[in-house]
Formats: sequence, C-alpha cells, structure tokens
Amino acid sequence: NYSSAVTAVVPSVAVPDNLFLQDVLQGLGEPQKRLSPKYFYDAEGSHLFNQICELEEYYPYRTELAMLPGVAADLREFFAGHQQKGLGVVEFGAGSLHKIRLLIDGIPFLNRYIPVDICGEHLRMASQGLSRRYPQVKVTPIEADFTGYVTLPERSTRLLGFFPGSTIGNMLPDEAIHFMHHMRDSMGMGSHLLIGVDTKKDTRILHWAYNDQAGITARFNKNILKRINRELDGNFDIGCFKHEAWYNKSLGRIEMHLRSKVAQTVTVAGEHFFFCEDETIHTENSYKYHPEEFARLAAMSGWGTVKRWAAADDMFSMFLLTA
Ligand code: AVJ
Repeated sequence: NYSSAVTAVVPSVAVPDNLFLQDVLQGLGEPQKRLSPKYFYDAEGSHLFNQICELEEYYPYRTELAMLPGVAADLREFFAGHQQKGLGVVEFGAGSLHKIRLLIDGIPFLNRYIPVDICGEHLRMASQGLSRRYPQVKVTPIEADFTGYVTLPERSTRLLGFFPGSTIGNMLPDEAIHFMHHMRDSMGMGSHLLIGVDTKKDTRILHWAYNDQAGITARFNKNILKRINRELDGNFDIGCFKHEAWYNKSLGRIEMHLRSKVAQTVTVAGEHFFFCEDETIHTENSYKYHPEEFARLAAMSGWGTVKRWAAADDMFSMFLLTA
C-alpha cells in the first residue's frame, strides 16, 4: 500500500471562505480595477493554463522543463554531501506535481517532498499518484496559501525550496522580496531555493507568448470573469470584454487586462461596478528579470546566489539560492 506514504493534508492557516469575494469587491472598487491572477486557477483555468503550456508561442514552460534534467544533474553533485541524510524538497504552489519528477529522477537521494498548494483536494490526488510512482519519496502535502509563512512538518533532512515556472513574476518586486523572505523563514537557515525566472527579451517574443493565435490565453484571462459569475453571483457579460496583453518596457513586465468594449454596469454579490467604454481590469503582471536584477532582488530578501542556469538564447533562467 504505497499511498500510506502520503499523510493527511495538513490545513495550515484557516482560509476564510469569503477571501475571494473580499478581494474581488476591493479590486473592482479601485480606480484601476484589478483582479489577482491567483484566482485564474479553478478547474477550468488550470486546464486552460495547461493548454497554454502546450502552445508554440508560450516558451517559458517548455524551456524550463527542458532545463530541469541538467539542473537536477548539477544539484545531485552540489548536494552530494547530504547523501546520507537525504534531501527534502518543498514546492511552493505545487500545481500538477509534474516538474518535481524531473528532480526526483535526477537526484537519487531526494527522499522527502512537501508540496504546498491552496487546493487540498487536487494536491492529495496528485500526491498519491506521485507516491505510487516513487515509493522511496515520503510525500507530505500541505494545504496552504504558499505566499504566506508556511509551517513545515518536522524534518531531519536538508531543505531545498522549489519555485518553478516564473510564478515569482506575478508578484510586484516588493511582494517578491517579502515572499522570498517568507520562504527563507519557513525553511530556515542553511536551506536552498531553486527558482525559475523569466528573462527580458525581444518584445515581439514576449508579446506573442501572451497573445497566442489560438486565443487560449484570451480564454484563460476571461475565465476569471466566468468564475466570478459562478462563485460570487456575478453577471459579467464575457462577450463585452476583450483580452489584452502588452509588454510594459519601463516596468519590465507583461500586463494582462480585460478591456470593457462598452459602458456597462456589472453586479457582483449585489454590489454594482460601473465600467466606462475602454476601461480595463488589470488581471496579471508577469515580470521579466535580467540575471543581475533578480540576483539583487534575492539578495534583498536574504538569499545569496549560488548558481544561475540559462536556457539557449537566455530565454529563461533558473537560480540556486542559499539562505
Ligand atoms: C504561471 C504566472 C508563470 O506569467 O507566464 C501564462 C501565467 N499568464 N499566460 C506567466 C500566464 C498568461 C504565467 N505564470
């Protein structure tokens, strides 16, 4: 019975049921209306994101995936001194638990895996699948908002944080610094962090990655309105909004917006929100970092840079940091 290696999902901090509602009402009430990208990922949104990852135009996912076997080989050497005690990996915002497989495959003494994700149900299922495939790895899923301080289970192994996919790009630089501080506090001194960061590059490449021909990213963006309609009793007319994404060069970030095609009033949970024609809801930032820029950000949160891996043409970076 392999699944016995999976302990029950530990509820870390209690997540109030109405947090989504609170965030939406507050965000839509601001002069520049905004919604947090963390709400993209309901079942439909996660499915659409997986489709985005298959797109020709969307280079980050496949580029990072292709880097991971080489990175894992280097980490195996780097952590060779910990062979006896083993290595534990804490993944923040674990999603489908696919990328961890490449680390497990490349690091034989990786014997502990702690995925942290907000969706306990999905996490439990994925964790059981992983345990069946890798019975040598003890998997302890934690259901928590990974952006805060996470209480980790007792451990005797060295910890390596894992934060792939350039998810750090969703945060403002200030927020990223705070978050990296939290990761350091959660994992403790002597821990390491492997983090995927997207690079600055030709504006056209960035543009097409978020404006794909098939319109999947547009559907992904609009799905947040569908989710509000369904879960928060909203009445967004999805056809009255259009997807937009552009590279804001001075801020070094892709911005995604939903632009109202008409003047309209939308109701969410009984609250009314007026949109002018052409007014936007800012739904996502995706920051791109020069290597030195990111190393500086890491340093401001107490992390030293051990090593950076760069994909061909510097399309994507992975950093190994030390607390
Ligand atoms: C999952 C945050 C890394 O910013 O590229 C993909 C999300 N948004 N297409 C990104 C996303 C639109 C993605 N991250």
